[in-house]
Amino acid sequence: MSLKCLCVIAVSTVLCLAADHKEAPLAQEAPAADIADLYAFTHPQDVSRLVLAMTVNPFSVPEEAVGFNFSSRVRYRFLIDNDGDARADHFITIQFLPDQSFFAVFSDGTRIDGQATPPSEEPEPSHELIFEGSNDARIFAGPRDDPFFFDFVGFSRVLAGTGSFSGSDSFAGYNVSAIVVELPISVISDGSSVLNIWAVTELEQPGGQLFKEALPRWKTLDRMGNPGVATALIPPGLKDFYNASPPNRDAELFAPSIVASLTALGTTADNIGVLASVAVPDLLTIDVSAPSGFPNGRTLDDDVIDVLFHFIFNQSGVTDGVASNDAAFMGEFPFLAAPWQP
Ligand SMILES: [Ca+2]
Ligand SMILES: [Ca+2]
Ligand SMILES: [Ca+2]
Ligand SMILES: [Ca+2]
Repeated sequence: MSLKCLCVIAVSTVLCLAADHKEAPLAQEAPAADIADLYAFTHPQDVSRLVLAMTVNPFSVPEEAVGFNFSSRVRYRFLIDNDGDARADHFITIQFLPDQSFFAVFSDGTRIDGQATPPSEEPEPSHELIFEGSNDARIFAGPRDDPFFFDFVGFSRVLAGTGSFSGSDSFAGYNVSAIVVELPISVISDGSSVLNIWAVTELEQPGGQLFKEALPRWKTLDRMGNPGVATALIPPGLKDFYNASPPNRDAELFAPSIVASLTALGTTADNIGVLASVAVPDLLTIDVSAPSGFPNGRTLDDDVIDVLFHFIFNQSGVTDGVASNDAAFMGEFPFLAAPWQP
């Protein structure tokens, strides 16, 4: 398909595409609770271990280190379904205090206390603070380079009919705040090699602690399974509702909207079927007995935009021209590249 063709199709709908950066009104108002990306991959040197990463605070500029803080009113959670019902069987919950100390609680009862790595010790990034638990899990929290890459500006140009992709990464040079956990797969698996993973940020409700009989203490503000689902396939008016909804209701509540969005983009029924099998319910599924790589989990290197384009635009070879991140990833924990410095 030519870019002109893509343009004609795409402008007929409201297509916005990032991973999950600033995708919904409530998320835009609360950057520290705005999940930008979720990753899940087996450890490159030890397939008995899984690496989970979520990023928040999208588009943090290196000069504004105050923007890197995690919120003390939000709890950050990795949720894991192990029996295929899209309901969590295991969790990792991380909460921060205003001084950026944190505690992480695992569904096996393990607790790890730690401290977020500060942005910088001029002129170099701070050395990573890594904390380990009795269950052999390790955790890092702090600023990193945003591992997501995409020519979003070029895509906007294509949609507007004013130009094309330039192959320039619109996310280059920006930082995010990352939470990275590495742990034995056995901690979050009941035996199945298939894990269905999603991340949520939950906002503490005023009065929720005092009146917990009447009010839930925590309310989901953002969630993410697969890249691009909330940004590209959920209509604008439903994005906050989508983020607040549990994935086990995705088929009932959102499958019709997702199919309609793809139909409007000109995606054929076969390709809609492929995308819907990944996006409904919106869980990042990984079979840890097979190599990691989107859509079997998601590694930092995966060019998820081109994978999505491949199916959305009917396997016609559309690419944004950006094939890798602007910084080299690390070969060891916490894997994400060091944050950009002022
Ligand atoms: Ca988000
Ligand atoms: Ca389950
Ligand atoms: Ca980057
Ligand atoms: Ca690409």
